[in-house]
Amino acid sequence: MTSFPVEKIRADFPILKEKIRNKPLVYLDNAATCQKPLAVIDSISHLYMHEYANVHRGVHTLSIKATDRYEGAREKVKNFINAKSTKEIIFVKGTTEAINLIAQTFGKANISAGDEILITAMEHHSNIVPWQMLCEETGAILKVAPINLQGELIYDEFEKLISNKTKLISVVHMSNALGTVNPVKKIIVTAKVKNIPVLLDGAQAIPHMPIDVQDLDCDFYVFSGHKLYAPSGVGVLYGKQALLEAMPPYQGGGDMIRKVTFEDTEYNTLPYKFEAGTPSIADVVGLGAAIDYLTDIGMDNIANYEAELLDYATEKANKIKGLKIIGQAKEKGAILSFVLDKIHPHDIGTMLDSLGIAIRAGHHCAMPVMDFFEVPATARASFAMYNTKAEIDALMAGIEQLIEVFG
Ligand code: C6P
Repeated sequence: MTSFPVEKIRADFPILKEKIRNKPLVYLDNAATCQKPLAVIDSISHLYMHEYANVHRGVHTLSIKATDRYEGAREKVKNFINAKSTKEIIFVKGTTEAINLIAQTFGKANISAGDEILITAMEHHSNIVPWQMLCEETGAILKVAPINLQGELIYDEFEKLISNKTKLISVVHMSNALGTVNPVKKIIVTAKVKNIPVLLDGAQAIPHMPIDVQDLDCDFYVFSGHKLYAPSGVGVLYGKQALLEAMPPYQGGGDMIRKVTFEDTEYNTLPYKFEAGTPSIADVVGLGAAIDYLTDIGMDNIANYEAELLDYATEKANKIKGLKIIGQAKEKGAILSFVLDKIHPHDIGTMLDSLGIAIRAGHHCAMPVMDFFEVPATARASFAMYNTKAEIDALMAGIEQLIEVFG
C-alpha cells in the first residue's frame, strides 16, 4: 500500500467537494483537463488583488511586480523540465498553439517540397493537422508510422520510415486516446544519428511523470498548463536555444520587437521574439504556482501512485464481461479507454454522469485511432493524482449497473 497523501491532496481541490446530481463528484476526465488546487486559484486572486499590471512595459511598481511574477514562472518551468535556460521557454496558449508555431516557423524555414515529416498513427489532431497544412503549403509529405493492436508504435516500421528526406519527427509522448507511452528516448537516439530534429507532444505526459528535456535530448517539447493543474490559456513551447534563435518569429506585434521603423524592424531576443502582444499574465503566474505545488508532492511519487491506480482499474475492468480496453500497451499512463458491447460510448458517458461520474466519451480528437480500432468512439476514464481506488470502484460499479440495465 502506498503512503501517497491522496486525502490531503484532495482537500486542496475545492471542486472535488461538489455534488453532481446529488452524488459526490467522481472526476475522471483529467486527460481533457484537470482540476485546480487552491494554491493555483489563490495565486491568481493574489495577483489580481495586489500585483497586477502589464508585464515588460512599465517602470511603475505594479508592473515590476507583475513582471517578476511572470518571469519567475518562466524560471519555475525551466527548472521543472530541466531546460538549460529560460530563453528556451516560450509561453503560448497551449499545446495546439505550440505545434502550430513550430510548423509555421521552423517548418516553413526548413521544410520544402519533397521533404518528409514523420508522425505516428496515435497522434492527437493537434499533431496531425498543422503538418497537413504545412505539407499543403510547401509540397512536403506527411509519413505516418503504424501502431499494433495493443496501441503500441511498431518500432521497426517507424525506423523504416526515416529517410534522408525526413526533416522532422513529431511524436506524442503519451497518447490521450490509448494511454500509450512512446519509447521517446529510443526515437531521439535514432533520429540524432541522422540529425533529424524531434518534437515531443507532451500534453498528456507532463502531469504524469518527471520530464527532463536535457536527458531526453528532444529538440522541442510542448505542453498545456490546463492538464498540469494550472489554468487554461497558457502552455509551454520548449525548444533548444540554437533552433529557436534560427527560427523566424510567429506573430508580429508588441514585445517581440527591439526596434521598429517603417523601413525595418529588429526582433527581440529569446524568449520574447515568440511572445507577441500582452500575454496571459495571470495564467502564467498560475502555472508557476501549479509547478511549485507539484514539486512539493514530487513527480516520481505522482507517477508511482497513478501507476497503482491504473493497475487497479485495469484489473477491475478486465473482470467486466463485455468490456474491451482500447489501448493495452506495456508502457502506459493513467488512461483507461474502453468500449462496451451494445452500449454506445456517449450513452456510457451520459449514464455515468447521472451517477456523478465524469468521463469523456468520443473520438478524443484522435479520429485515426478510432478508425484503426474500428470503433466510432471510446469511453475514457483518465486518472489524476487526486483520484482514489474508491472512485475507481464507483466507476466499475456504475459500468456494471449500466450493463445490467442496457447491455
Ligand atoms: N487532449 C483530450 O481530452 P490543447 O487543446 O492545445 O490544450 O491540447 C491539445 C492536445 C495535444 N496533444 C495531446 C496528446 C492531447 O491530449 C491534447 C488535448 C484533450 O484528450 C482535449 S482534445
